[in-house]
Formats: sequence, structure tokens, C-alpha cells
Amino acid sequence: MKKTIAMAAMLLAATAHAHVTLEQRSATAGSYQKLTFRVGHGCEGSATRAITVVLPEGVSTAKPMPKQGWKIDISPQKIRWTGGPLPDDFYDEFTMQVKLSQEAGKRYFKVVQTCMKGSMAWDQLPDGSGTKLKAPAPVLDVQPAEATSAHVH
Ligand SMILES: [Cu+2]
Repeated sequence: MKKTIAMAAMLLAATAHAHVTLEQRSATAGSYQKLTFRVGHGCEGSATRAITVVLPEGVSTAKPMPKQGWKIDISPQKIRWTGGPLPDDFYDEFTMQVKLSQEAGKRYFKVVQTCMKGSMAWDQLPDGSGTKLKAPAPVLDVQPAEATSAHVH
């Protein structure tokens, strides 16, 4: 029984450290923005062989950065990298540029991490209770463009 609890705690610690996250935390509405998705580990030890990022409403014109060893599929709603595989012991980044709409607010990017064995869905949104999510979707906080600086030439 004790052993089971210790194992569970270890698993929680292992999944809490990195996840799939977004390097950029905030951006300005209406701008072209670079997004860097960071992959800190595989699926419970298994190497990553694909990353799919779903573009939320208000995010468009995604242009991924070419990445050696990875094939990239572009569709209006999602970008998918296939390749690697990226071993669990390594870290990597997947980058794209997007156009943000004029609307401010939080943009959640649902990510599917596909591994040699199994997959992880980073797609949980905060429910308002403040509970720490096990697999949160990476988030970008889009700030309103300041009226004073928007038209400076
Ligand atoms: Cu993690």
C-alpha cells in the first residue's frame, strides 16, 4: 500500500515538471506572433514521434518554422509535425508564426503528443475552481493593442 502511494507521488512529480508548454506567455492583439511549443518529455517514457497543435479561434495564418527531421502538415486549423522520434530524455521546441485577431483574451492551444507507445492530450482548460490540471492546454494571453501605439508610423 505504502509503495503504491509513493509510486503515485513519483508519477505526479514526473508529470508536473514540464508538460507541453508555450514559451511565450502573452502577446498583443492584431500582431504577428512567434509561438514556441516546448516538449519536455515523452509519453510516460516513450519517445515522441508527432506533435499536433490545434489553432484556437482568433489565431490564423500559421506558418511553421521548418524543422530538420520532421515533416510538417499545415491545415487551416492545425499544424502537425511528424518525425523524430524525440527520446524521453531530450527536450525540443516546435515553432510557428501566427496572426492574432484584434480580440484580446486567453487563447488555448490543444496539443496532441503522439509517442512510439501511447499518446498524451494536452487539452485541459481551467474550470475556474483553481484545481491544478494534469494535462493543461498551452495558453497565450492576448492583450489589447494600445490605442496610442497602434497607429504610430
Ligand atoms: Cu510534464
